[in-house]
Amino acid sequence: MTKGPLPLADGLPPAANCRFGAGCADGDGLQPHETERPLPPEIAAKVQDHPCYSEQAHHHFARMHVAVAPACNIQCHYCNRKFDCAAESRPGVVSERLTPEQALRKVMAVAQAVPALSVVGIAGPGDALASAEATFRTCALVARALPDVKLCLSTNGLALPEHVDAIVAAGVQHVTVTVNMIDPEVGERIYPWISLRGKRYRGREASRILSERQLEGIARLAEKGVLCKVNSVLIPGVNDGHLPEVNRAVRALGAFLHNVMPLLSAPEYGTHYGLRGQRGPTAAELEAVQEACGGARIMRHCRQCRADAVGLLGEDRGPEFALARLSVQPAADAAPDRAAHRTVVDRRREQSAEARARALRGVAGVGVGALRIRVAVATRGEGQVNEHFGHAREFQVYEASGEGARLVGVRRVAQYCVGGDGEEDALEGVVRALSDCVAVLASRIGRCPQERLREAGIEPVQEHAFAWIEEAVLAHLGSYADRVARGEVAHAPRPEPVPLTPEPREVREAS
Ligand code: CLF
Ligand code: SF4
Repeated sequence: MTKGPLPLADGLPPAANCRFGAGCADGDGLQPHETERPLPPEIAAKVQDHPCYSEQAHHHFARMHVAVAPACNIQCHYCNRKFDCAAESRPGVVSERLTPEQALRKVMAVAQAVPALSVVGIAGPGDALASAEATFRTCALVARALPDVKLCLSTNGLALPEHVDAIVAAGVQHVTVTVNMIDPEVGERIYPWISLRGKRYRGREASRILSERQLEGIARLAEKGVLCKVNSVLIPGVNDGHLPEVNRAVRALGAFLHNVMPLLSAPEYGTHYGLRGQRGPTAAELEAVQEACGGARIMRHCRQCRADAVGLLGEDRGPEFALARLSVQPAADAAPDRAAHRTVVDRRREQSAEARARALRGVAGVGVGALRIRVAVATRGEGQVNEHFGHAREFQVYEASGEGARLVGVRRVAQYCVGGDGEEDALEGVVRALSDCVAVLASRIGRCPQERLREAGIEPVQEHAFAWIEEAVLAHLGSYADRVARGEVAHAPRPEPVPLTPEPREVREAS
Protein backbone atom coordinates (compact mmCIF):
# COMPACT_ATOMS: atom_id res chain seq x y z
CA MET A 1 0.00 0.00 0.00
CA THR A 2 1.25 3.50 -0.70
CA LYS A 3 2.31 5.34 2.40
CA GLY A 4 1.30 8.84 1.33
CA PRO A 5 -2.26 9.84 0.53
CA LEU A 6 -3.29 9.91 -3.10
CA PRO A 7 -4.16 13.33 -4.43
CA LEU A 8 -7.55 14.78 -5.20
CA ALA A 9 -7.68 17.87 -7.32
CA ASP A 10 -8.79 21.24 -6.10
CA GLY A 11 -11.41 23.02 -8.14
CA LEU A 12 -15.18 23.17 -8.32
CA PRO A 13 -17.27 22.22 -5.32
CA PRO A 14 -18.27 18.59 -4.97
CA ALA A 15 -21.56 17.18 -6.18
CA ALA A 16 -24.24 16.99 -3.55
CA ASN A 17 -24.00 13.21 -3.35
CA CYS A 18 -20.26 13.03 -3.93
CA ARG A 19 -18.36 10.86 -1.45
CA PHE A 20 -14.95 11.86 -2.66
CA GLY A 21 -14.35 15.00 -0.59
CA ALA A 22 -13.63 17.46 -3.36
CA GLY A 23 -15.89 15.97 -5.99
CA CYS A 24 -14.40 15.12 -9.35
CA ALA A 25 -12.73 18.45 -9.90
CA ASP A 26 -9.46 18.67 -11.78
CA GLY A 27 -8.30 20.11 -15.03
CA ASP A 28 -6.53 23.33 -14.15
CA GLY A 29 -3.61 21.96 -16.11
CA LEU A 30 -1.24 22.22 -13.15
CA GLN A 31 0.69 19.38 -11.68
CA PRO A 32 -1.18 16.98 -9.42
CA HIS A 33 1.37 17.11 -6.62
CA GLU A 34 1.12 20.90 -6.50
CA THR A 35 -2.62 21.40 -6.80
CA GLU A 36 -4.26 18.33 -5.43
CA ARG A 37 -5.18 17.37 -1.94
CA PRO A 38 -5.38 13.90 -0.49
CA LEU A 39 -8.17 11.51 -1.35
CA PRO A 40 -10.11 10.19 1.61
CA PRO A 41 -8.39 6.98 2.73
CA GLU A 42 -11.28 4.71 1.73
CA ILE A 43 -11.21 6.09 -1.83
CA ALA A 44 -7.40 6.00 -1.99
CA ALA A 45 -7.53 2.33 -1.05
CA LYS A 46 -9.85 1.67 -3.99
CA VAL A 47 -7.83 3.48 -6.63
CA GLN A 48 -4.18 3.17 -5.64
CA ASP A 49 -3.66 -0.19 -7.33
CA HIS A 50 -6.31 0.09 -10.06
CA PRO A 51 -4.48 0.73 -13.34
CA CYS A 52 -7.40 2.58 -14.93
CA TYR A 53 -8.51 4.70 -11.98
CA SER A 54 -4.97 5.86 -11.14
CA GLU A 55 -2.48 7.00 -13.74
CA GLN A 56 0.31 6.26 -11.26
CA ALA A 57 -0.96 2.73 -10.72
CA HIS A 58 -0.97 1.93 -14.41
CA HIS A 59 2.82 1.81 -14.42
CA HIS A 60 2.81 -0.97 -11.85
CA PHE A 61 -0.44 -2.96 -11.83
CA ALA A 62 -2.11 -5.24 -14.33
CA ARG A 63 -5.73 -5.97 -15.14
CA MET A 64 -7.30 -8.84 -16.95
CA HIS A 65 -10.63 -9.06 -18.70
CA VAL A 66 -12.66 -12.25 -18.84
CA ALA A 67 -14.92 -12.46 -21.87
CA VAL A 68 -18.03 -13.95 -20.28
CA ALA A 69 -20.55 -11.39 -21.58
CA PRO A 70 -21.22 -11.83 -25.32
CA ALA A 71 -24.71 -10.29 -25.53
CA CYS A 72 -25.65 -6.68 -25.94
CA ASN A 73 -28.91 -4.79 -25.49
CA ILE A 74 -28.15 -1.79 -27.67
CA GLN A 75 -26.37 -1.06 -30.93
CA CYS A 76 -23.65 1.58 -31.17
CA HIS A 77 -22.53 2.79 -34.58
CA TYR A 78 -18.89 2.31 -33.57
CA CYS A 79 -19.24 -1.34 -32.56
CA ASN A 80 -18.71 -4.60 -34.41
CA ARG A 81 -18.10 -7.43 -31.98
CA LYS A 82 -15.76 -10.25 -33.00
CA PHE A 83 -15.61 -13.39 -30.92
CA ASP A 84 -12.68 -15.26 -32.43
CA CYS A 85 -10.33 -12.54 -33.56
CA ALA A 86 -6.68 -12.30 -32.53
CA ALA A 87 -5.85 -9.55 -34.99
CA GLU A 88 -7.69 -6.43 -33.83
CA SER A 89 -6.80 -4.43 -30.78
CA ARG A 90 -9.98 -2.69 -29.71
CA PRO A 91 -12.97 -3.13 -27.40
CA GLY A 92 -15.53 -5.74 -28.43
CA VAL A 93 -12.94 -8.16 -29.78
CA VAL A 94 -11.91 -11.45 -28.16
CA SER A 95 -10.17 -14.66 -29.15
CA GLU A 96 -12.53 -16.94 -27.21
CA ARG A 97 -15.70 -16.66 -25.16
CA LEU A 98 -15.62 -18.08 -21.64
CA THR A 99 -18.06 -19.64 -19.23
CA PRO A 100 -17.73 -18.40 -15.64
CA GLU A 101 -15.92 -21.60 -14.70
CA GLN A 102 -13.50 -21.24 -17.61
CA ALA A 103 -13.02 -17.61 -16.64
CA LEU A 104 -12.03 -18.66 -13.12
CA ARG A 105 -9.49 -21.15 -14.50
CA LYS A 106 -7.98 -18.42 -16.61
CA VAL A 107 -7.97 -15.91 -13.75
CA MET A 108 -6.16 -18.39 -11.50
CA ALA A 109 -3.55 -19.08 -14.18
CA VAL A 110 -2.94 -15.36 -14.73
CA ALA A 111 -2.85 -14.67 -10.99
CA GLN A 112 -0.16 -17.31 -10.58
CA ALA A 113 1.98 -15.93 -13.42
CA VAL A 114 1.41 -12.19 -13.01
CA PRO A 115 1.97 -10.91 -9.45
CA ALA A 116 1.09 -7.41 -10.67
CA LEU A 117 -2.53 -8.50 -11.24
CA SER A 118 -4.81 -6.27 -9.19
CA VAL A 119 -8.08 -6.16 -11.13
CA VAL A 120 -10.34 -8.64 -12.89
CA GLY A 121 -12.77 -6.86 -15.20
CA ILE A 122 -15.76 -7.89 -17.25
CA ALA A 123 -15.83 -5.67 -20.30
CA GLY A 124 -17.69 -7.67 -22.87
CA PRO A 125 -17.26 -8.45 -25.65
CA GLY A 126 -20.88 -7.32 -25.26
CA ASP A 127 -22.42 -5.59 -22.27
CA ALA A 128 -21.60 -6.98 -18.82
CA LEU A 129 -25.17 -6.46 -17.60
CA ALA A 130 -26.84 -7.86 -20.72
CA SER A 131 -25.26 -11.18 -19.64
CA ALA A 132 -25.90 -10.50 -15.97
CA GLU A 133 -26.13 -14.11 -14.86
CA ALA A 134 -22.71 -15.02 -16.26
CA THR A 135 -21.24 -11.75 -15.05
CA PHE A 136 -22.33 -12.11 -11.44
CA ARG A 137 -21.51 -15.83 -11.33
CA THR A 138 -18.00 -14.97 -12.51
CA CYS A 139 -17.71 -12.23 -9.90
CA ALA A 140 -18.75 -14.66 -7.17
CA LEU A 141 -16.22 -17.29 -8.26
CA VAL A 142 -13.35 -14.79 -8.52
CA ALA A 143 -14.21 -13.02 -5.26
CA ARG A 144 -14.18 -16.33 -3.40
CA ALA A 145 -10.89 -17.47 -4.95
CA LEU A 146 -8.96 -14.17 -4.91
CA PRO A 147 -10.41 -11.84 -2.28
CA ASP A 148 -7.53 -9.35 -2.60
CA VAL A 149 -8.16 -8.76 -6.32
CA LYS A 150 -10.58 -6.01 -7.28
CA LEU A 151 -13.65 -6.63 -9.43
CA CYS A 152 -14.54 -4.21 -12.19
CA LEU A 153 -17.44 -4.02 -14.66
CA SER A 154 -18.06 -2.07 -17.82
CA THR A 155 -21.56 -1.40 -19.10
CA ASN A 156 -23.53 0.76 -21.48
CA GLY A 157 -25.81 1.53 -18.53
CA LEU A 158 -29.13 0.49 -20.04
CA ALA A 159 -29.61 -2.31 -17.50
CA LEU A 160 -27.74 -0.54 -14.72
CA PRO A 161 -30.52 0.79 -12.45
CA GLU A 162 -31.96 -2.65 -11.66
CA HIS A 163 -28.49 -4.16 -11.12
CA VAL A 164 -26.96 -1.68 -8.68
CA ASP A 165 -27.91 -3.78 -5.66
CA ALA A 166 -26.46 -6.92 -7.25
CA ILE A 167 -23.25 -5.02 -8.06
CA VAL A 168 -22.89 -3.96 -4.45
CA ALA A 169 -23.73 -7.45 -3.19
CA ALA A 170 -21.11 -8.96 -5.53
CA GLY A 171 -18.42 -6.73 -4.03
CA VAL A 172 -17.78 -4.89 -7.30
CA GLN A 173 -16.22 -1.56 -6.36
CA HIS A 174 -15.54 -0.13 -9.81
CA VAL A 175 -18.08 0.31 -12.59
CA THR A 176 -17.51 1.99 -15.92
CA VAL A 177 -20.54 3.40 -17.75
CA THR A 178 -20.14 4.50 -21.35
CA VAL A 179 -21.98 7.80 -21.78
CA ASN A 180 -21.62 9.41 -25.19
CA MET A 181 -24.49 11.88 -24.90
CA ILE A 182 -27.18 13.25 -22.65
CA ASP A 183 -29.07 14.84 -25.55
CA PRO A 184 -31.23 12.40 -27.58
CA GLU A 185 -30.68 14.52 -30.70
CA VAL A 186 -26.99 13.68 -30.43
CA GLY A 187 -27.79 10.15 -29.38
CA GLU A 188 -29.82 9.27 -32.44
CA ARG A 189 -26.66 9.74 -34.51
CA ILE A 190 -24.83 7.19 -32.34
CA TYR A 191 -27.43 4.57 -31.41
CA PRO A 192 -29.80 3.11 -34.02
CA TRP A 193 -31.70 1.09 -31.40
CA ILE A 194 -31.90 -0.20 -27.87
CA SER A 195 -33.74 -3.22 -26.51
CA LEU A 196 -35.40 -3.00 -23.11
CA ARG A 197 -37.60 -5.66 -21.50
CA GLY A 198 -38.22 -7.33 -24.83
CA LYS A 199 -39.15 -4.15 -26.69
CA ARG A 200 -36.99 -2.48 -29.30
CA TYR A 201 -36.85 1.34 -29.36
CA ARG A 202 -35.38 3.47 -32.12
CA GLY A 203 -34.45 7.05 -32.85
CA ARG A 204 -34.59 9.77 -30.22
CA GLU A 205 -36.81 7.76 -27.94
CA ALA A 206 -34.12 5.06 -27.73
CA SER A 207 -31.46 7.60 -26.79
CA ARG A 208 -33.74 9.36 -24.30
CA ILE A 209 -34.42 6.08 -22.47
CA LEU A 210 -30.75 5.08 -22.59
CA SER A 211 -29.58 8.41 -21.24
CA GLU A 212 -32.14 8.49 -18.41
CA ARG A 213 -31.16 5.02 -17.31
CA GLN A 214 -27.43 5.72 -17.54
CA LEU A 215 -27.73 8.82 -15.36
CA GLU A 216 -30.01 7.10 -12.87
CA GLY A 217 -27.55 4.22 -12.62
CA ILE A 218 -24.55 6.51 -12.08
CA ALA A 219 -26.35 8.40 -9.33
CA ARG A 220 -27.31 5.16 -7.59
CA LEU A 221 -23.76 3.80 -7.81
CA ALA A 222 -22.41 6.99 -6.24
CA GLU A 223 -25.00 6.79 -3.45
CA LYS A 224 -23.84 3.25 -2.69
CA GLY A 225 -20.17 4.22 -2.67
CA VAL A 226 -19.26 2.31 -5.84
CA LEU A 227 -16.58 4.18 -7.78
CA CYS A 228 -17.95 5.07 -11.17
CA LYS A 229 -15.90 5.96 -14.21
CA VAL A 230 -17.59 7.34 -17.30
CA ASN A 231 -16.17 6.48 -20.69
CA SER A 232 -17.11 8.66 -23.66
CA VAL A 233 -16.20 7.95 -27.25
CA LEU A 234 -15.24 11.19 -29.00
CA ILE A 235 -16.90 11.21 -32.42
CA PRO A 236 -15.87 14.32 -34.37
CA GLY A 237 -18.85 16.23 -35.69
CA VAL A 238 -21.27 14.18 -33.61
CA ASN A 239 -20.56 14.68 -29.90
CA ASP A 240 -17.29 16.63 -29.68
CA GLY A 241 -18.98 19.88 -28.70
CA HIS A 242 -21.42 18.02 -26.44
CA LEU A 243 -19.01 16.07 -24.22
CA PRO A 244 -18.26 18.95 -21.82
CA GLU A 245 -22.00 18.96 -21.08
CA VAL A 246 -21.86 15.21 -20.50
CA ASN A 247 -18.91 15.78 -18.19
CA ARG A 248 -20.82 18.32 -16.10
CA ALA A 249 -23.85 16.04 -15.85
CA VAL A 250 -21.97 12.91 -14.74
CA ARG A 251 -19.77 14.85 -12.36
CA ALA A 252 -22.85 16.36 -10.75
CA LEU A 253 -24.14 12.84 -10.17
CA GLY A 254 -20.91 11.78 -8.46
CA ALA A 255 -18.86 10.08 -11.20
CA PHE A 256 -15.25 9.77 -10.06
CA LEU A 257 -13.39 9.88 -13.36
CA HIS A 258 -14.13 10.73 -16.99
CA ASN A 259 -12.34 8.93 -19.80
CA VAL A 260 -12.74 10.63 -23.18
CA MET A 261 -11.51 8.15 -25.80
CA PRO A 262 -11.01 8.55 -29.54
CA LEU A 263 -13.39 6.85 -31.94
CA LEU A 264 -11.67 3.88 -33.63
CA SER A 265 -13.20 3.60 -37.08
CA ALA A 266 -10.83 1.82 -39.46
CA PRO A 267 -12.95 0.47 -42.35
CA GLU A 268 -11.64 -3.08 -41.72
CA TYR A 269 -13.35 -3.08 -38.32
CA GLY A 270 -16.62 -3.26 -40.22
CA THR A 271 -18.52 -0.83 -38.02
CA HIS A 272 -21.26 1.46 -39.32
CA TYR A 273 -19.04 4.49 -38.78
CA GLY A 274 -16.01 2.79 -40.30
CA LEU A 275 -17.91 1.82 -43.42
CA ARG A 276 -19.45 5.30 -43.74
CA GLY A 277 -16.10 7.08 -43.49
CA GLN A 278 -16.72 8.69 -40.11
CA ARG A 279 -13.23 9.63 -38.94
CA GLY A 280 -11.80 9.55 -35.44
CA PRO A 281 -10.27 12.62 -33.80
CA THR A 282 -6.70 13.80 -34.11
CA ALA A 283 -4.57 13.90 -30.98
CA ALA A 284 -5.06 17.68 -30.82
CA GLU A 285 -8.85 17.33 -31.09
CA LEU A 286 -8.88 14.71 -28.36
CA GLU A 287 -6.79 16.86 -26.06
CA ALA A 288 -8.96 19.90 -26.74
CA VAL A 289 -12.10 18.04 -25.67
CA GLN A 290 -10.32 16.56 -22.65
CA GLU A 291 -9.31 20.07 -21.64
CA ALA A 292 -12.83 21.39 -22.26
CA CYS A 293 -14.05 18.62 -19.92
CA GLY A 294 -11.48 19.86 -17.44
CA GLY A 295 -13.95 20.19 -14.59
CA ALA A 296 -13.80 16.48 -13.86
CA ARG A 297 -10.90 14.18 -13.32
CA ILE A 298 -9.86 13.12 -16.79
CA MET A 299 -8.26 9.81 -17.69
CA ARG A 300 -5.54 10.17 -20.31
CA HIS A 301 -3.93 6.75 -20.22
CA CYS A 302 -6.72 4.52 -21.57
CA ARG A 303 -5.59 1.89 -24.11
CA GLN A 304 -9.07 0.95 -25.37
CA CYS A 305 -8.62 -2.63 -24.31
CA ARG A 306 -9.82 -5.79 -25.89
CA ALA A 307 -12.46 -7.64 -23.93
CA ASP A 308 -9.91 -10.38 -23.16
CA ALA A 309 -6.88 -8.18 -22.42
CA VAL A 310 -4.30 -9.41 -19.91
CA GLY A 311 -1.37 -7.52 -18.39
CA LEU A 312 -0.30 -3.94 -17.83
CA LEU A 313 -2.36 -1.47 -19.86
CA GLY A 314 -1.00 -1.61 -23.40
CA GLU A 315 0.66 -4.97 -22.80
CA ASP A 316 0.03 -8.03 -24.91
CA ARG A 317 -0.17 -11.20 -22.80
CA GLY A 318 -3.60 -12.58 -23.73
CA PRO A 319 -2.36 -15.35 -26.06
CA GLU A 320 -0.23 -16.83 -23.26
CA PHE A 321 -3.41 -17.66 -21.37
CA ALA A 322 -5.64 -19.08 -24.10
CA LEU A 323 -7.77 -21.91 -22.67
CA ALA A 324 -5.97 -24.53 -24.76
CA ARG A 325 -2.66 -23.52 -23.20
CA LEU A 326 -3.80 -23.72 -19.60
CA SER A 327 -2.77 -26.66 -17.46
CA VAL A 328 -5.58 -29.10 -16.68
CA GLN A 329 -4.57 -28.81 -13.03
CA PRO A 330 -6.14 -25.69 -11.52
CA ALA A 331 -3.45 -23.12 -10.73
CA ALA A 332 -2.75 -22.47 -7.06
CA ASP A 333 -3.26 -18.94 -5.77
CA ALA A 334 -0.17 -16.77 -5.43
CA ALA A 335 -1.45 -14.18 -2.94
CA PRO A 336 1.97 -13.85 -1.23
CA ASP A 337 3.52 -12.91 -4.59
CA ARG A 338 0.89 -10.19 -5.08
CA ALA A 339 1.51 -8.88 -1.57
CA ALA A 340 5.27 -8.83 -2.23
CA HIS A 341 4.66 -6.97 -5.48
CA ARG A 342 2.64 -4.31 -3.66
CA THR A 343 5.51 -3.81 -1.22
CA VAL A 344 7.95 -3.38 -4.10
CA VAL A 345 5.60 -0.89 -5.77
CA ASP A 346 5.35 1.13 -2.55
CA ARG A 347 9.10 1.45 -2.51
CA ARG A 348 9.25 2.37 -6.20
CA ARG A 349 6.61 5.02 -5.73
CA GLU A 350 8.50 6.57 -2.84
CA GLN A 351 11.75 6.58 -4.82
CA SER A 352 9.99 8.04 -7.83
CA ALA A 353 8.39 10.81 -5.74
CA GLU A 354 11.75 11.70 -4.20
CA ALA A 355 13.38 11.77 -7.62
CA ARG A 356 10.58 13.98 -8.98
CA ALA A 357 11.03 16.43 -6.11
CA ARG A 358 14.78 16.54 -6.76
CA ALA A 359 14.20 17.09 -10.48
CA LEU A 360 11.73 19.91 -9.79
CA ARG A 361 14.31 21.62 -7.62
CA GLY A 362 16.79 21.22 -10.47
CA VAL A 363 14.36 22.78 -12.94
CA ALA A 364 13.76 25.68 -10.56
CA GLY A 365 17.52 26.19 -10.41
CA VAL A 366 17.77 26.44 -14.18
CA GLY A 367 14.83 28.85 -14.39
CA VAL A 368 12.65 27.56 -17.22
CA GLY A 369 10.25 30.51 -17.07
CA ALA A 370 7.13 29.92 -19.15
CA LEU A 371 8.79 27.22 -21.25
CA ARG A 372 6.54 24.21 -21.84
CA ILE A 373 7.70 21.24 -23.92
CA ARG A 374 6.49 17.80 -24.82
CA VAL A 375 8.63 14.73 -24.38
CA ALA A 376 7.83 11.19 -25.51
CA VAL A 377 8.84 8.25 -23.33
CA ALA A 378 9.31 4.58 -24.18
CA THR A 379 8.41 2.46 -21.18
CA ARG A 380 7.33 -1.08 -20.45
CA GLY A 381 6.20 -0.34 -16.92
CA GLU A 382 7.56 0.20 -13.41
CA GLY A 383 7.46 3.96 -13.96
CA GLN A 384 10.83 4.01 -15.71
CA VAL A 385 12.32 4.88 -19.08
CA ASN A 386 13.05 1.25 -19.78
CA GLU A 387 11.95 0.34 -23.31
CA HIS A 388 14.04 0.22 -26.49
CA PHE A 389 12.85 2.68 -29.11
CA GLY A 390 12.55 -0.09 -31.69
CA HIS A 391 10.47 -2.32 -29.43
CA ALA A 392 7.93 0.32 -28.42
CA ARG A 393 4.35 -0.18 -29.54
CA GLU A 394 3.37 3.07 -27.90
CA PHE A 395 4.93 6.20 -26.46
CA GLN A 396 3.71 8.10 -23.42
CA VAL A 397 3.73 11.84 -24.10
CA TYR A 398 4.44 14.16 -21.18
CA GLU A 399 4.14 17.91 -21.01
CA ALA A 400 6.95 19.40 -18.93
CA SER A 401 7.08 22.86 -17.41
CA GLY A 402 8.35 24.53 -14.25
CA GLU A 403 5.25 23.13 -12.55
CA GLY A 404 6.14 19.51 -13.24
CA ALA A 405 5.52 16.75 -15.78
CA ARG A 406 2.07 15.49 -16.65
CA LEU A 407 0.93 12.77 -19.00
CA VAL A 408 -1.08 14.23 -21.89
CA GLY A 409 -1.65 11.07 -23.86
CA VAL A 410 -0.47 7.75 -25.19
CA ARG A 411 0.40 7.38 -28.88
CA ARG A 412 0.16 3.90 -30.33
CA VAL A 413 2.59 3.19 -33.16
CA ALA A 414 3.68 0.36 -35.37
CA GLN A 415 6.66 -1.33 -33.75
CA TYR A 416 9.76 -0.17 -35.60
CA CYS A 417 12.08 -3.09 -34.99
CA VAL A 418 10.38 -6.37 -35.91
CA GLY A 419 12.78 -7.39 -38.68
CA GLY A 420 11.90 -7.64 -42.34
CA ASP A 421 10.22 -5.05 -44.53
CA GLY A 422 8.35 -1.99 -43.47
CA GLU A 423 10.77 -0.55 -40.94
CA GLU A 424 11.05 2.76 -42.79
CA ASP A 425 7.28 3.13 -42.92
CA ALA A 426 7.06 2.32 -39.23
CA LEU A 427 9.73 4.88 -38.41
CA GLU A 428 7.90 7.55 -40.41
CA GLY A 429 4.76 6.65 -38.48
CA VAL A 430 6.57 7.19 -35.19
CA VAL A 431 7.95 10.53 -36.37
CA ARG A 432 4.46 11.70 -37.36
CA ALA A 433 2.90 10.45 -34.11
CA LEU A 434 5.50 12.30 -32.00
CA SER A 435 5.82 15.46 -34.08
CA ASP A 436 4.72 17.67 -31.18
CA CYS A 437 7.58 16.39 -28.99
CA VAL A 438 11.03 17.96 -28.75
CA ALA A 439 12.60 14.68 -27.63
CA VAL A 440 12.02 10.98 -27.24
CA LEU A 441 13.46 9.20 -24.21
CA ALA A 442 14.21 5.49 -24.49
CA SER A 443 16.59 3.00 -22.90
CA ARG A 444 18.24 2.53 -26.27
CA ILE A 445 17.80 4.02 -29.74
CA GLY A 446 19.48 2.62 -32.86
CA ARG A 447 21.65 4.76 -35.14
CA CYS A 448 19.19 4.89 -38.04
CA PRO A 449 16.22 6.05 -36.00
CA GLN A 450 18.44 8.54 -34.19
CA GLU A 451 19.34 10.18 -37.49
CA ARG A 452 15.75 10.30 -38.72
CA LEU A 453 14.49 11.68 -35.40
CA ARG A 454 17.10 14.44 -35.47
CA GLU A 455 16.13 15.36 -39.04
CA ALA A 456 12.55 15.72 -37.79
CA GLY A 457 13.66 17.97 -34.93
CA ILE A 458 13.02 15.31 -32.26
CA GLU A 459 16.04 14.76 -30.07
CA PRO A 460 16.81 11.06 -29.38
CA VAL A 461 17.82 10.72 -25.72
CA GLN A 462 19.27 7.58 -24.11
CA GLU A 463 21.03 9.14 -21.15
CA HIS A 464 17.99 8.68 -18.89
CA ALA A 465 17.78 4.92 -19.41
CA PHE A 466 16.13 3.31 -16.37
CA ALA A 467 15.51 6.66 -14.67
CA TRP A 468 12.07 7.42 -13.21
CA ILE A 469 9.91 8.89 -15.94
CA GLU A 470 9.00 12.24 -14.39
CA GLU A 471 12.54 12.73 -13.15
CA ALA A 472 13.87 12.06 -16.66
CA VAL A 473 11.32 14.31 -18.35
CA LEU A 474 12.06 17.18 -15.97
CA ALA A 475 15.81 16.66 -16.31
CA HIS A 476 15.38 16.95 -20.07
CA LEU A 477 13.37 20.15 -19.62
CA GLY A 478 16.22 21.60 -17.56
CA SER A 479 18.81 20.67 -20.15
CA TYR A 480 16.62 21.97 -22.99
CA ALA A 481 15.96 25.28 -21.21
CA ASP A 482 19.65 25.67 -20.55
CA ARG A 483 20.44 25.15 -24.24
CA VAL A 484 17.68 27.55 -25.31
CA ALA A 485 19.11 30.18 -22.96
CA ARG A 486 22.58 29.70 -24.45
CA GLY A 487 21.22 29.99 -27.98
CA GLU A 488 22.09 26.39 -28.90
CA VAL A 489 18.47 25.42 -29.47
CA ALA A 490 15.78 27.55 -31.12
CA HIS A 491 12.53 26.84 -29.33
CA ALA A 492 9.60 27.00 -31.75
CA PRO A 493 6.03 25.64 -31.91
CA ARG A 494 5.91 22.00 -32.97
CA PRO A 495 3.59 20.53 -35.63
CA GLU A 496 0.49 18.59 -34.60
CA PRO A 497 0.85 14.81 -34.48
CA VAL A 498 -1.03 12.65 -36.98
CA PRO A 499 -2.59 10.19 -37.01
CA LEU A 500 -3.69 9.45 -33.47
CA THR A 501 -4.03 5.68 -33.53
CA PRO A 502 -2.38 4.08 -36.55
CA GLU A 503 -2.84 0.36 -36.85
CA PRO A 504 0.25 -1.48 -35.65
CA ARG A 505 2.03 -3.53 -38.31
CA GLU A 506 1.91 -6.60 -36.17
CA VAL A 507 -1.13 -6.80 -33.95
CA ARG A 508 -1.45 -10.10 -32.16
CA GLU A 509 -3.46 -9.26 -29.13
CA ALA A 510 -3.82 -6.20 -27.03
CA SER A 511 -6.09 -4.59 -24.57
FE1 CLF B 1 -11.12 -3.22 -17.50
FE2 CLF B 1 -12.37 -0.99 -17.78
FE3 CLF B 1 -12.16 -2.06 -15.42
FE4 CLF B 1 -10.08 -0.99 -16.56
S1 CLF B 1 -10.22 -1.32 -18.81
S2 CLF B 1 -13.27 -2.92 -17.10
S3 CLF B 1 -11.90 0.09 -15.91
S4 CLF B 1 -10.15 -2.99 -15.59
FE5 CLF B 1 -9.04 0.79 -18.60
FE6 CLF B 1 -9.00 -0.61 -20.78
FE7 CLF B 1 -9.42 2.01 -20.91
FE8 CLF B 1 -11.25 0.39 -19.94
S5 CLF B 1 -7.56 0.99 -20.22
S6 CLF B 1 -10.56 0.40 -22.01
S7 CLF B 1 -10.56 2.32 -19.06
FE1 SF4 C 1 -20.90 -2.77 -28.74
FE2 SF4 C 1 -20.66 -2.08 -26.18
FE3 SF4 C 1 -22.18 -0.61 -27.84
FE4 SF4 C 1 -22.97 -3.05 -27.08
S1 SF4 C 1 -22.70 -1.24 -25.76
S2 SF4 C 1 -23.06 -2.22 -29.16
S3 SF4 C 1 -21.00 -4.15 -26.98
S4 SF4 C 1 -19.95 -0.88 -27.94
